[in-house]
Amino acid sequence: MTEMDYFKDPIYITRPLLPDLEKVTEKMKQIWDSKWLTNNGPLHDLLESRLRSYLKVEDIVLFVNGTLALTLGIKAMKLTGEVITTPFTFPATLLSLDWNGLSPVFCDIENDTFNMDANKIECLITDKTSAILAVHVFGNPCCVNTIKNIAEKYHLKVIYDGAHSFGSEINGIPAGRYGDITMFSFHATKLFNTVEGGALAISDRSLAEKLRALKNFGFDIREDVVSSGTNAKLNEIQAAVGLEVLNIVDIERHKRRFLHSIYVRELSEIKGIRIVTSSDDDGQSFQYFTIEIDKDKYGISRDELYLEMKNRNVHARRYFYPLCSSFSWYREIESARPENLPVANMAVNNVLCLPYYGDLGEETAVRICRIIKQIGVQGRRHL
Ligand code: T4K
Repeated sequence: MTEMDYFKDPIYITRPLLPDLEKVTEKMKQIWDSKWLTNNGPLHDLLESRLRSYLKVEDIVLFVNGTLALTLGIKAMKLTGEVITTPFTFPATLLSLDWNGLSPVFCDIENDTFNMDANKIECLITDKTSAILAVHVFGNPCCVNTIKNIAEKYHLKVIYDGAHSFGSEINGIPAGRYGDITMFSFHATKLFNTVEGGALAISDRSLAEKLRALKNFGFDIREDVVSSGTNAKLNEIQAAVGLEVLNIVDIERHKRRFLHSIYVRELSEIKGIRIVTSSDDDGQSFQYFTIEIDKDKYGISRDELYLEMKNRNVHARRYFYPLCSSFSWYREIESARPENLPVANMAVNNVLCLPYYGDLGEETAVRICRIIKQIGVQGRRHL
């Protein structure tokens, strides 16, 4: 291995987007002076209104993290029975159903975007189905119009897990305007972060009011407890970080868009590598840069590539491996059987997310691609 093939310092899948510490410190001083730390303080409210405009949504409610946002969003909708969803996601998507006593019904995925295959939803609908919970995986948009038509036909609610879709648009319409609710995650590893945090974009104002109560122990504006709420409030320190991150998020998107073009340029020629994340500027959140490896053409498997990269100190990630349907908590469900999810069970072994964040820089991205190319060439020699 030469010096060019190995990184001295680890290269991670991402690094948090961090604003200028002095600017954050100024905001901290403001918080210290006011002694107002949480419970829907002024910075929380300001972030809420700035995000409403940024994401161009009717209403938005902030939460302490994306998982609780989704869990409470589903609770507010009073769903029952079964919810059709995807196995190719982070467990948080599924856990939000468990916490509401709902049964997931797994639907297979598309082999290009890895989103739920909208053409396979209808045959899973029973008289117990109350909703569809779809994920815009890696920021690639779901077939929102097909999902809408099915939901209208069978009177189902539609929930989007848009954890990866901050700031993206679908057919020129902001992602948060589709479905009954859309969740965004503001975790440290996301394009936009509040350290930990999340939000729901909602078009129905009365649902938004229910959610404001649910995240605050069930209190309504008259301080009556009107629902079995919990504590899921985003605090002032999170909001302060979020306000500063929001000021620089467009610059970060711009840097990632550039890195996207570098990756596409360098990887397109490599046999057996398919680029998964679309390059549609408006539709793309630039959250992840994902590739699919065809072992027969590339020379070695995704797992071998992952380990070879790790040996060179490049820490790509195998999101979302293993499939949620194969976790012990879910695998006994009928719809979780591998024969019901052939595409998902194949894709999960071939997908790799590459390091992707603004400060990665062109030179590092090019070196990563050359390493991927070299590993493939060596793999093919041993075939
Ligand atoms: N739905 C979907 C589809 C999701 O992907 C997620 C979360 C959710 C729902 C739930 O939203 P939240 O409740 O989280 O808001 C990460 C994140 O923790 C998780 O938010 C995310 N999806 C998931 C896909 O990825 P890990 O276990 O991969 O994170 P971790 O700690 O290994 O971090 C990845 C890399 O990032 C590290 O190797 C280095 C870097 N890093 C990480 C942290 C936390 C830093 O440089 N600094 C940091 O502070 O789960």
